[in-house]
Amino acid sequence: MRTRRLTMAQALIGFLKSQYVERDGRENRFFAGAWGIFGHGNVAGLGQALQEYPDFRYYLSRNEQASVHIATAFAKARNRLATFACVSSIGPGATNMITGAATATINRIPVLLLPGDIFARRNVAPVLQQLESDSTQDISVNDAFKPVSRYWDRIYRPDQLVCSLPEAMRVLTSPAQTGAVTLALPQDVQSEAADYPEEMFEKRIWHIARPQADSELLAKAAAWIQAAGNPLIVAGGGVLYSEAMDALSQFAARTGIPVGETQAGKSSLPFDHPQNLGAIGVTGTPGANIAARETDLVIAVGTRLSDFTTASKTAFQNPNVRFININVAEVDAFKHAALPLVGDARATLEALRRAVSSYRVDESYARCIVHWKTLWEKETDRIFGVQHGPPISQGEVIGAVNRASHPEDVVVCAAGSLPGDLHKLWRARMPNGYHLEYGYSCMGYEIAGGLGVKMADPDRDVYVMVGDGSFLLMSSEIVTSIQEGYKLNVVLLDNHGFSSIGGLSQAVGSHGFGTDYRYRSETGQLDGNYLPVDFVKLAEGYGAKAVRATTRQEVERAIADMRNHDSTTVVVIEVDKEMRVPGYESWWDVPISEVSEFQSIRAARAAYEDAIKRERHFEMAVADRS
Ligand SMILES: Cc1ncc(C[n+]2csc(CCOP(=O)(O)OP(=O)(O)O)c2C)c(N)n1
Ligand SMILES: [Mg+2]
Repeated sequence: MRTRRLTMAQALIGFLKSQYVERDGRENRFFAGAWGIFGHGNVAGLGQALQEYPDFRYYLSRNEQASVHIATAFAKARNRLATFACVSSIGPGATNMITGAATATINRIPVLLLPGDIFARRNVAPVLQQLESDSTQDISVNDAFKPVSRYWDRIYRPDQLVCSLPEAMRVLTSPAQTGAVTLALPQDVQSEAADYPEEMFEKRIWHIARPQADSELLAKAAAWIQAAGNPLIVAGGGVLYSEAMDALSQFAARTGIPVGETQAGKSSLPFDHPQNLGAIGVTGTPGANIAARETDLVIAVGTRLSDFTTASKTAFQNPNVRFININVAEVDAFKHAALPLVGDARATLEALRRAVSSYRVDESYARCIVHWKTLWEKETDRIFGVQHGPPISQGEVIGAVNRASHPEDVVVCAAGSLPGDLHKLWRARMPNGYHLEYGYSCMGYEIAGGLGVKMADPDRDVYVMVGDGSFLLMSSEIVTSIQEGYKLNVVLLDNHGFSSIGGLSQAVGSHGFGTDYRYRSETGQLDGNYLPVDFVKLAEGYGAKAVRATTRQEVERAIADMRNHDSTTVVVIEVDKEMRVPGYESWWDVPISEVSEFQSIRAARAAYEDAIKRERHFEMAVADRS
């Protein structure tokens, strides 16, 4: 056997740079490089290996959590066909990646995490940053990655890599299994040498399959569709990851079945596609939510059916409603006691279209769809056209960004009140033009994620829309965007705290308690004046261009002007926290205190007890579904 003598870390990088994926005859390198921050737990091992392979580019981030968000956003924008590795030292550098790992895994996005770990040799323990246990020596902080990783291993011996890496790749490239993969790398083992087989460093291509759904179930699904009165498609992120946009468009156009899009699924169809009812669920449009309430057949494509999509299981009220779930992951295909079409979204939609070629929704339903779409465009125009303030309304700012952006551009967001407003209002014109991390809704994803999206396709301009809360939580990757020359357009909406959770707090009877950025006053509460945070100075301090815009005219001018700058630009806009975009025909389960001294909470609880009665249990309803 021909072998190459390398350190474990060198062999690892040598392997990663030789991995490719292929789907539909298109092939690309799977890893675009590595993000990270060095410390004593990896600088001499993995750090040295990265130095040895300059063609596997090393990117320095400001925060290990951000490294993972950058990688996740990049992978999501590339429809999971490429990603980065993320390296860290041991201890805090490693645990900083746990939030990123959870974000990736919950969203089903591949990222490879390579945290340093404590000495396998153990004789020098406890080392700096080691978590000690008096019941085992086989534990470190990296064990905390287990629940948030789809595959987890610790490399105690250099030769173990040969068995571990193919497993890591199998999971990362599996459409059904993918998520964060963690290989914990003890500090001493990273630098130990072994004789690795030459084959390990040869180009290896991982085929991304398009599994077909079971033919018997497919025939049954076709019969269900043919018998349906007012079916509805729910398009999730799987439509984009599978690149099933055309298949969905044709299926919907041919049958006339309308489509509601989840946060991850938005931009599967252009907003003006005749069957696209827009956002569905808690943050949905009235048309999509009325259609959901009444439908007798839901065709859920590539969606996890989260509470935001199902309105906490209140969205589908037709007593006879049944579900066909098209999903590459069994766990999703079987939800709601659905007829499970376990398979690739594109392959399955194409097969279904052939099987129901004669089906067409009836005239009255078709007219409803046209009517709902017309009403919704009017409502969007109304919200975009409100002349409020200053401070102006968030809806107006979204309108201004939407108008200034080009069809191929991408809006990026994750947490706060913006995701709900964007879900409803953003007019997506091209696939992946709408990039929301709303599986974990992780504050701090926005700017790091924007950088990942920009790197995935530098030809598309990226608009990061971010609240002041998220910005204060993590905005330091602005520095990294400048380091790497990837320009971001950051639109920062300052409402002095949490409009989202503040509004929720009001809705649950708690008057916004603890959700404003204010001084602590003589009352002992956070109810003084607003804190004087200067976001323009903060952004300038990072090295970005920054301007403040206050009136509607200034906002429009500043946003239009962002395109003319060639490096990261931040427009800071004060918005009115109380001027919210309403919700439409939906509900979200946020449990309210059963007992309280506050009358407002007792009233909210009474309304809650009423609303919760609409929650349905689909899990057991199988008898009459065949
Ligand atoms: C890391 C993290 N911490 C807490 C939350 C809960 N949370 C959701 S939205 C929000 C407030 C966000 O504030 P901001 O970014 O200013 O947006 P706004 O609500 O004002 O639109 C909080 C605290 C979260 N989603 N992520
Ligand atoms: Mg805010």
